[in-house]
Amino acid sequence: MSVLFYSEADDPVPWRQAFAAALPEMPFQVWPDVEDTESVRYALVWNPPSGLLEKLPNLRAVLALGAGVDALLADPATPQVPVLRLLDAGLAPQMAEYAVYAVLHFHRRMRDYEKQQKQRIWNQLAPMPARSWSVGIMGTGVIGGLILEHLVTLGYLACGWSRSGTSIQGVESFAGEAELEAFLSKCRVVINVLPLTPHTIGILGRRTFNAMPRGSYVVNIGRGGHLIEEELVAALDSGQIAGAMLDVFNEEPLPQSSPLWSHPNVIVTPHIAGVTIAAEAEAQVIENVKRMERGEQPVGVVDRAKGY
Ligand code: NDP
Ligand code: OXD
Repeated sequence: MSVLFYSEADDPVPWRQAFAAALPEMPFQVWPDVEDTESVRYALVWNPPSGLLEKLPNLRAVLALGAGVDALLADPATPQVPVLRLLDAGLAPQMAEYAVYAVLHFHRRMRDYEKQQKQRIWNQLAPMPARSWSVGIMGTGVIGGLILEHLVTLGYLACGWSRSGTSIQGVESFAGEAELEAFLSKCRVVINVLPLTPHTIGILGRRTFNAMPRGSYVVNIGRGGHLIEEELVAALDSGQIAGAMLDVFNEEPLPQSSPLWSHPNVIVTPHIAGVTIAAEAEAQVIENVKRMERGEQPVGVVDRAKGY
């Protein structure tokens, strides 16, 4: 039995070392240097090419090197074995830092001060207390939940929107499609950290922007497929949305021709809000493999029907 590693984004070396130390009896093969596909029981992967996993006849589980598994689930060639995703594993604190930075950036009017600085203008803009800013998180799971905790600590009016309306201390919770507009109407900033599923694709579009108060802000750290980019540009140009901070895009890398690169009210980052760090994630992955070898239930098993 062996583990197969495939990722264009992650260094296999620390993973190989971690597996060698914790599971020395389990060979660690890195694609494309695979001697024996029949021995592979576990595939540790990020965005494998379609069809690669089909070549593993004895595969028992696919372990994603990230939290979002939309690409794996969307690929009809992904075998019908359990798909496991990372539960936090070092991602949630990074995502929370990014989200808090975005909120502070907009709330403390850093964009305006940057513009003023370029013109050597010394002008104090009116302060706005955090408690007058309502920040809404779309997706209150492992990552959204931590973001909300940080926002509550900083004194923001925090709102959460999810399927089930999970209740979180200090947070006004909204559930499902029926409460989406009520949620959006409150939000000075909306931060999307939903998984990409057939129900959430394109959720950041004209309808959403129009339901938010005029002059609000959008932060997308979920997936590019959540955002209808041309509808965001139109909302920015009309002033309905005052600014956006975007980490994920329909096409990555963001094409040179995208108007988002040079839009004065958009901040673009290259999908770095939460990056998998082997030292943070290896314990969870290895414990999952050990559990499966003992016939126990691993953590982070994706519900294929829900899509996350
Ligand atoms: P979780 O599964 O823990 O949380 C998902 C949340 O989304 C839950 O609150 C869930 O509701 C809610 N949700 C799902 N579908 C719907 C829907 N149709 N309507 C309303 N709410 C919905 O995921 P994580 O927090 O671990 O990760 C979230 C996403 O973050 C990942 O899927 C990935 O796309 C993205 N991500 C991006 C990174 C980056 O670098 N930009 C890094 C890591 C993750 P309920 O609680 O009711 O189930
Ligand atoms: C993830 C990501 O889902 O990095 O983990 O986007």
